[in-house]
Amino acid sequence: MTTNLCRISGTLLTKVLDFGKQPLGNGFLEAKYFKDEYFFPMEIGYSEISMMFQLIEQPAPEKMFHDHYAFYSSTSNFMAQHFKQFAHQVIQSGYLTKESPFVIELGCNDGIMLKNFAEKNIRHLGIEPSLNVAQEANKHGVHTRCEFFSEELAEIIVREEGQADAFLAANVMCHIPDIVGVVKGIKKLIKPTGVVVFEDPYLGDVIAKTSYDQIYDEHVFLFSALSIQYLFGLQGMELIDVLPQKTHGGSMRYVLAHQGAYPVKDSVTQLIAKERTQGLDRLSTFETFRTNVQKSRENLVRLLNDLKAQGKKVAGYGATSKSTTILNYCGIGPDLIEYISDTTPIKQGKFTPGMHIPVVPYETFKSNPPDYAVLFAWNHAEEIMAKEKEFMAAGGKWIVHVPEVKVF
Ligand code: DWN
Repeated sequence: MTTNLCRISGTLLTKVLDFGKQPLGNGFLEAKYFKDEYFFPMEIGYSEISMMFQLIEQPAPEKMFHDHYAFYSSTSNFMAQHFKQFAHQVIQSGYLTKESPFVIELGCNDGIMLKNFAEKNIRHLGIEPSLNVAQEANKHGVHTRCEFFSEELAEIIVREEGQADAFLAANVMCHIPDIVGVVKGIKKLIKPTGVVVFEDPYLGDVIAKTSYDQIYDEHVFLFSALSIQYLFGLQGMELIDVLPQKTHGGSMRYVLAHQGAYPVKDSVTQLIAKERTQGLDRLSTFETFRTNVQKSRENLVRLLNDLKAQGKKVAGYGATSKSTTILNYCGIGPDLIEYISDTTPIKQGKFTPGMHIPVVPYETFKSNPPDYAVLFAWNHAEEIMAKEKEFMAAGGKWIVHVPEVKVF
């Protein structure tokens, strides 16, 4: 859907970035589909009223989330650990009622977080629109409905299963264009003492690290505490706590409740003040960001061309959704990056969206290692460095583009 109006405030958006035509971030495809590949104009708009950073056009949800969605959350051990801790923190938070607590997760993917509630026999419900991953969740004992969330669905759930103590989401809310409808649904779905706890990549980190690869079709929004406070405030809800997370290169966990239900923690006041200092409330910040993004592109392309001129073999590590933005915005194809290794079976044997670099199994990286590996899964660097000691010991080098383009 294209809009020149802010999806939250309804006021006119100012265009702050233009990435040109982009394919679907997770649209890994076989060669026979190249000629029909879908592209959309990827531009970013910003509203100084809602302070929301958002895509101007987003492809229809059915194009992105379906029965062959390519991203399985459980591909990272670190993330499995992270969601276990997330679940435990919610259980120990004191927000769940003692009598028959009920927890809902939006976009539960393959059940990576909810299985921690299922294991403790806590009543739960996952809502997941992509059939293949929803089936995986059900297989693991996670009670999941395969549907898109809406205000109507919230009413049905309240009728059938009652109101929830906690409504959770991780890396989901920023994907939903009708976020106002979702917040209206959440308001009906949680008890008067209920809380919403969700986390997403954090705009403050994206700006500070020039991690512009967090911008792709699925991420219709990049949130800040300022924009979340505005969005939920419209429905009489309040931001009561914020907890920065290391995941996905810098995320923020937001805790919200009905207005006045709980005291607002100092963490909220402090983060809001920090965001104003960083300039997340004004347009000029995104003009500087645009210049930084352009510089990052120039540096990466120059480096890859130099390596090519030296006859070096370069591959990619992790066929992330994020890499789709980098590759297409920088015009990097198989002439500069021979292949991208990825452990996800559904991506292997296919080509990257738009630039058509072959995606190969991890075994290829092991048996045919490059001189340089572009770490597209830079957000998993800790986990990857721990397991790639052999590559580095043999002289293999990494290339990263965040927070600046460098070789190490
Ligand atoms: O919001 C979203 C986030 C949470 O996940 C989605 N819209 C889609 C997805 O984004 P992404 O694809 O950028 O996520 P990741 O977690 O950075 O993807 C990592 C990729 O790298 C996966 O395809 C798995 C792969 N991988 C690998 O090949 N070897 C990952 C690790 C840790 C590894 O060791």
